[in-house]
Amino acid sequence: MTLPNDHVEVVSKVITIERHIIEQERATGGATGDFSGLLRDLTLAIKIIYREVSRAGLVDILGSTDLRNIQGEIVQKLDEFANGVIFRAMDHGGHLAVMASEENDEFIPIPEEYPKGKYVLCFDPLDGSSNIDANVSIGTIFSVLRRVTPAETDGTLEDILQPGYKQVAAGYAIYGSSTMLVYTAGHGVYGFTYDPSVGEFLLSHNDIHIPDHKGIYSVNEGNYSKWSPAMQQYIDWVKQEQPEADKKAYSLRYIGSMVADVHRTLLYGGVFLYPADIKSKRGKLRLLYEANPMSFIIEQAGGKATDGRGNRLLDIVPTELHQRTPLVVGSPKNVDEVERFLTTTK
Ligand code: P6P
Repeated sequence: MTLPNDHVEVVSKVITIERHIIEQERATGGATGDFSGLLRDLTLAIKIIYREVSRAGLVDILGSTDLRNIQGEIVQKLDEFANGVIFRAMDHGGHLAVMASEENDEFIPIPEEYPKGKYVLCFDPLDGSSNIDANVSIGTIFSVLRRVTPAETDGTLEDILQPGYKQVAAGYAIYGSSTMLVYTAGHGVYGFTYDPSVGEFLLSHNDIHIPDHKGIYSVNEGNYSKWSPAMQQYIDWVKQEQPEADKKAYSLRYIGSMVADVHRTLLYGGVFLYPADIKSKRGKLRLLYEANPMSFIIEQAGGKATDGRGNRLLDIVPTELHQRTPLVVGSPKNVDEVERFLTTTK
């Protein structure tokens, strides 16, 4: 099977994500089965979300509710469904102390009747949901932290507001032409393709490494007039042919669904950007359940992630649950190009 680039190994063995997670946990020592149990429950939730997303065109689940989430965005019915599926799959397993979701204004406590675990789950149940009706790839993004408050007690906001380098795992499901689950537990990045005939995610992309550089940039150029002069100069530069510097114009690829744009960047290389602008001074993407998990994955694949101001994205200490952040993420040499403009150009 030929893959889009020669840096992702073709996988011949049949390895389910459940088996891979257990092997990863064994390899990291101190395996209690707790961590693999958490990811197993989450994988089940993603399979259920897949089933509804793949049927969305067939049942009257399209269109939006008249509800709005904390972001003020109209909540699509599938958003609500996905949010509920993850909550009900994760609340009783005893792996979590607390959860946080893009769709919930406040953090989500574990119900009184269930045991509290040592992990924290932050998630965006259905990212890119505004694209649902157009059948564009959308996704579920998740981030796993270890709790910092005493065991057996109710988890708190303190357990959630941790910098991204504290993550123990992160991943996303992309519901597209095929549905994939990509995750890292801090020992490389692995991609699993869903085979509906057996109901399993099978290892298809072993130990993914992002290319060092690629002539692709991914950004919403409609925001050009709102960007800083430095950002505008970077965008002007990527489009220039500079034969004397052996530089060709880069290609623009922008889907408007973060999971799809980051997934392409991971596999093909290049850079995905959502910078701050005069309207959104902290950018649009959320730190805890969009930027942090994607940055952890990209770094684990050999890439870089910054806030466009010279700061490593994973070093940002969160202060609010739904905090937004500017994001520059992708191939290391592409991110360095962006940073050169954003940190030196006035
Ligand atoms: P814009 C989707 O609503 C989302 O949160 C991300 O998935 C995506 O990258 C971004 O917003 C797109 O934003 O302003 O370009 O439409």
